Amino acid sequence: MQADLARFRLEYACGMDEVATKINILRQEFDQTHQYKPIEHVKTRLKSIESLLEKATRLGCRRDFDAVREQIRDIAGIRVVCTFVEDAYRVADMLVRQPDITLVAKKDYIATPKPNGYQSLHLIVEVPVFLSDRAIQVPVEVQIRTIAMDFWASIEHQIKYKYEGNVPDHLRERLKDVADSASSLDAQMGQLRDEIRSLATD
Ligand code: 0O2
Repeated sequence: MQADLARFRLEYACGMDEVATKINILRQEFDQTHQYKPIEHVKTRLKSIESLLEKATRLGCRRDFDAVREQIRDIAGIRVVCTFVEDAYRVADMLVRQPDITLVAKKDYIATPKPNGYQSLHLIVEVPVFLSDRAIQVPVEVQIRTIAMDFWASIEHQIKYKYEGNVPDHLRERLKDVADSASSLDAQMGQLRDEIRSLATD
């Protein structure tokens, strides 16, 4: 069982590495040839066994590898933090256009934020992983967002953790206001960049 679990996690770790490599290649190429940095930083995480079991219980998922594989698609996760909103869409586009990447699902919480104010572009992509005896398709969740959205999400996550999910109403409202401010900051920064760009081409 322990060996099966290790093997199961290894598949996701490999899928995550494949997609992270693709994103890092895009990042390096932009840095070197376009002298422009759309990607600020990239983080990877493999869901812990504890969090995987908690999610399986929440979803009423059978405790076998095939059922978990089918129902839980964010076991391997990559977070890509971009400078501007436009960059988030651009990076998503460059990734899903790659021929060995299959886009399985997309949730655009930038266009339609969650009621609490959460913003991010979520993709579930499948990538092939070539093992010694076969190739498998591994799903990887890619969350793409701006620095402002990431700042908000990280503070909101800490607050939610502190209150074990029962965030008091007054804090919820404050968080929603701050999310609106983050959104406005992103919009203003985008406009500023557009103005600078148009000055450079004049
Ligand atoms: P962790 O520890 O980051 O992995 P579900 O995964 O079932 O809860 P769904 O619909 O499958 O929900 O996925 P969704 O809505 O695309 O969100 C999945 C992940 O997005 C979460 O993973 C968080 O990382 C992030 N996320 C979604 N909503 C929020 C939010 O309101 N605030 C913050 N800070 N992050 C959010 P996990 O598994 O919850 O956590």
